[in-house]
Amino acid sequence: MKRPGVLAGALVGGLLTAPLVSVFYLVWKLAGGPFPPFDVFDRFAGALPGSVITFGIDAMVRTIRAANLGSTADVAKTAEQTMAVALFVVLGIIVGAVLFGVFRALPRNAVPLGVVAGAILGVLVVLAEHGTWAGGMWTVVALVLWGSALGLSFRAMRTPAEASVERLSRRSFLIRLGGASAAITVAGAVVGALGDRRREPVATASERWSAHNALPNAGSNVRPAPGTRPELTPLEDHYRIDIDTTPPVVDEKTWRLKVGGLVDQPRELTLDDIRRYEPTNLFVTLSCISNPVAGDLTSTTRWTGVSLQRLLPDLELAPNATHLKISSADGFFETVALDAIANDDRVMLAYAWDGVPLPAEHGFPLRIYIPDRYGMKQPKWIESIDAIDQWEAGYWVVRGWDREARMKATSVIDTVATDAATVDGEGRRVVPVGGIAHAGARGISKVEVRVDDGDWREAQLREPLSGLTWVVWRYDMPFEPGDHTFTVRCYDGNGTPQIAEPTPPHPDGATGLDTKTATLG
Ligand SMILES: Nc1nc2c(c(=O)[nH]1)N[C@H]1C(S)=C(S)[C@@H](COP(=O)(O)O)O[C@H]1N2
Ligand SMILES: [Mo]
Repeated sequence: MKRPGVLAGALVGGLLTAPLVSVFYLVWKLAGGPFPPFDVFDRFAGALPGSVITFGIDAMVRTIRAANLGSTADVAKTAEQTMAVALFVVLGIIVGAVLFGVFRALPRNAVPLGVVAGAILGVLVVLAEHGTWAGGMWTVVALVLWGSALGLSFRAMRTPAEASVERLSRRSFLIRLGGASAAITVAGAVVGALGDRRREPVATASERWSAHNALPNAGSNVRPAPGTRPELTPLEDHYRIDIDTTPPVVDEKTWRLKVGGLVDQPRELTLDDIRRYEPTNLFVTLSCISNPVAGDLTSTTRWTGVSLQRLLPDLELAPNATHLKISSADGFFETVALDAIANDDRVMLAYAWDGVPLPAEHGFPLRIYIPDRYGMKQPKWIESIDAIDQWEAGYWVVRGWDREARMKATSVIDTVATDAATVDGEGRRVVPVGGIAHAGARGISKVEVRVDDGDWREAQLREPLSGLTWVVWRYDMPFEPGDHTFTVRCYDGNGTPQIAEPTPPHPDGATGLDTKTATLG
C-alpha cells in the first residue's frame, strides 16, 4: 500500500479547515455560537509583546490612511478578522501535514488518532474562548469531526502500490473532497451572512436624543464652513477601537457590576440599580491615542451615566483604598485614582450614548468616562470594580503606552470650501476654511490659520458643545486664485500652543500641525 505524505496532509487539512470555518461562522451568526478563528487570534495577539502589537497597529493605521481605504477603525477591524481566518486555515494546513506524518507511521489507527487529535485541539481552542458551556461543547464536537474527517481522508487516499491506479483514485478523491469543501464553505458563508442581516439595529435613529433636541450651541453665529465634519458624530459613525476581533456580547439580564476588593462588603449591582442614580449628561469628544494628526479615530457624542462621586459613597470603600481597578468582559483593564474622582464629578460610569443604551461595540452595558485622557484609559464592557491600595498599570500601559495618556492639543482642517465662496461683511470675496480643534478637557482659546507662507490669522470659534468637546472653527480666507497650502494651529484654554513638532502616536499621542492644499480658481 502507498501512504499519502505530509503534502497531501497539508492539502486535505486546508480543504477541511475552510468548510470548518464556514460552519463555525454559520452557527455563530444563526445561533450565537463561538467563532474559534477570532478567539484563537485574539489570544495569540494578546500574548504578543507590546512593541510588536504597537508596530502592527501603527503599520495598519498608516497603510489605511496612505491608501485612503476608508474608515480607519472599520478597515482595521476587517483586516484583523481576515488575518484571524487566514491564521486559522494556516494552522489547519500545518496540523493536517503533521497528522498525516503521524498517520503514515501508524496507518491502521488513522481515524481514532484523528478523533483524539481533534478532541485535544478542541479543548485547546475552548481554552481560548470565553464562552458558554454549550459553545465549548460545540467547538469540541466540530473539531473531533474535523479530526476524524482527516483520518478518513488518509484512509481513502491509501492505495495499492500500482502507480496508475494510485494517481487516478487519489485524484478523484481530492476532486470530490475539494468539491464538497467548496460547496460547504460557500453555503455556510452565504447562509451565515443572510442570517446576520436580520440582526436588530441597536436603536433606531428616532429614539436618539439628537433626533428630538437641538444642540446647545444651535444659536451660535459662527456657522461651520461647508464640509466641516458633523459636530455631533452620528452613532454609527463613532470610531471604534478595541482589542478583540468581535466585541464581547453581554446579556443585560445576567450582567452584574461586581464591586469588591477593599470594601466593607462586596456587592453586585444591576444596570437598573445604576440607572436609578441621578444621571449626568455630558457632550464628550473621545480620541484614540493611536490617532495620527487629522486621523479619524476621534468622535463626539452625548454620554449619560452616573457620576462616580455620586456612586462611591454607596460602595463603602475601605479607608486605605486609593484606586479603582476596572476590569472588562474582554480581559481589558485600567486603574483610576480616587483622587481623580474626588477632583472631577465628570468621571462617570456611562450606560447611554445619544440617549440610547450603549451600542454593543461601544461597551454595552457599562463603560467609564475620564475627562482629558485618551480612550486607552477608559474601559468598555465593565464587569467589575475592585478597590485597591496602589496604582497598577493598565492593559496598554503594560504594553508600553504612556501611563497618563493625557490628550494632546490638536487642530484639523476639514475643508477648504472652494465651491462655497461668499462675500464677507466688508464686501470681499472669501473662501470658507474650517475644521476642529481639541485639547482634552482644557478647552481651546485660539485657532490660527496660515495660507502659504503668510501670517497666522485668527479663526472664528464656534461655542463648543461642552468644555470636553472639540471646537469647530472657521476662517474666511480673502479670495486669491492659485494653488495654496493651508496650515492650522491651536492654543488650549490655558494659552499653551499645540506642539508643532511632528511625532508619531506612540507612546503618548501624536503631535504636529495639519496642512491641506487646495486650488482656488
Ligand atoms: N474593554 C475594553 N475597553 C476599551 C478598549 C478595549 O479594547 N477593551 N479599548 C480602549 C481604546 S484603546 C479606545 S480608543 C476606546 C474606544 O472607544 P470606542 O470604540 O467606543 O470609540 O475604548 C477603550 N476601552
Ligand atoms: Mo485607543
